[in-house]
Amino acid sequence: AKQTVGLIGLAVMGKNLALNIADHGYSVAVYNRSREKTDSLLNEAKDKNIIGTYSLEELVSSLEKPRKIILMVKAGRAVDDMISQLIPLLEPGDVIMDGGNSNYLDTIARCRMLEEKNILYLGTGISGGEEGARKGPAIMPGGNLKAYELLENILNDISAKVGSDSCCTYIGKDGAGHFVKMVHNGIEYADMQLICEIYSILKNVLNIEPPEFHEIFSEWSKGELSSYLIDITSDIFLKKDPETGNYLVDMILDVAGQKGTGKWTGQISLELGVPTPTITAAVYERYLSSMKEERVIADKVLKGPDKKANITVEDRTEFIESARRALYAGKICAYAQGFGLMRAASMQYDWNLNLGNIAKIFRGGCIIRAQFLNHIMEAYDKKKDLVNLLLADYFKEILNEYQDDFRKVVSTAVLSGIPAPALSSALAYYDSYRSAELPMNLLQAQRDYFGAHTYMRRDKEGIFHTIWTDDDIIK
Ligand code: NBP
Repeated sequence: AKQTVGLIGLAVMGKNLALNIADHGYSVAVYNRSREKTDSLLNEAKDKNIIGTYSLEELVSSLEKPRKIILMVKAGRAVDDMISQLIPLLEPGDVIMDGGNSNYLDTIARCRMLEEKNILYLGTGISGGEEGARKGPAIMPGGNLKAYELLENILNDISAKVGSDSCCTYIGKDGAGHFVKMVHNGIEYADMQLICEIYSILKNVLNIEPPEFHEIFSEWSKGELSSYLIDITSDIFLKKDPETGNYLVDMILDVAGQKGTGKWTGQISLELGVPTPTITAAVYERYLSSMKEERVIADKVLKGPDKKANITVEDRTEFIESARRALYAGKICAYAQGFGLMRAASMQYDWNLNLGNIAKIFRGGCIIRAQFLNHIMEAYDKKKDLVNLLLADYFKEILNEYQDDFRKVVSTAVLSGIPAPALSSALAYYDSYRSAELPMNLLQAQRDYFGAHTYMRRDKEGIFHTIWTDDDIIK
């Protein structure tokens, strides 16, 4: 008998996805460029409905028609290599799904190219890392709708579930799925950075140590902030380093890596003219973190404030609660930016994104899963064309209530010389967004002064230009 689905690329994600698919009763044929990964998976999965193949020809001929092939290779050239090697082996109506973190612009181009050959292409974002791939990720398929329909049952079965809801929904045509996955990762960058800044503020101002951080984050995970990221953060503070006996978190070098989806989110936000300052601040801070040597030198020559904020023992609990509120408010601003970016892209690319459904599938399997996403879902259910999440009833009320604490925590960081770029950018975003007046009157005057860029007036219609150096006119 032929196999239901083929899977190419057996590194962490591909291997676990193959096991997950097989667990749901589908037969899988697998292939990997180098044979060791195939052999080791087969060894591990002797009792599962997985067969190994050692050439693309063998893989393709082992599959039932229309063939359904999932690519889980490294994003970029490897995907193009695989597609071009598969094309001569496939027939019209066959499906290729790319489940890696491909750039959505590549996915748009691949969709178009394959459409001409009548091969159905699906660019699918898969979130949740190794554990998600194995036990149920959030799945964001975009591209050819018919391709989605052919894979729909499999994708729904292997995805994470929240209650009876599957964390998989068709996102939109061509690059929509990979776009949404990219923004998911951008939001993830911001969410993680906000948590780290709150940790840093509490650590520096209140001298909190890992065991107390464990207590604080465990407590927070029971409330509004309840989420996977808060849970793992709470766990992290318990882990001891077997070599030194110290808390492991204190032994880890403060230099952060990245793979590029956060950077893409920042780039496209500039491209589309949508402010995502908290996401980009998070990307920049990872860059800054990698300038460790420079930072160590600068630490010796550049001054900070003489003393840190002085929080008395009686005010300690209150400040920790303010930090919690600031974190939640900052998180709301970061998600508002990410969802704003998806809204703009949806219009730009004609994707007709259902932002409520997107929040819905983010609730399980993926790294940013959180209770809070229920409120985003409800906000879009209530008002499908909501312009900004900050204006939704629930978020508006929270922000109005928490904004004082938000300011208190950001200003404590600023006065104490503790960097909090994501948190302070979130507050600045909030304040800019709610400002009926911005100083762009002066900016327009400057632009008109040096570049004759013209300006509009408050009191009458039209476009104006002034000769700013002409004394008569100034008087
Ligand atoms: P990697 O991104 O590390 O890719 C390794 C796989 O790509 C191996 O199977 C490798 O084959 C294959 N490959 C490469 Br590299 N170049 C190839 C080529 N020219 N032709 C054919 N195969 C090639 O694997 P991963 O971490 O499992 O991730 C897979 C995808 O899923 C990526 O796009 C990643 O960004 C995405 N993703 C990863 C995670 C995660 O947590 N790791 C989460 C979500 C999404 P070889 O064995 O012969 O070298």
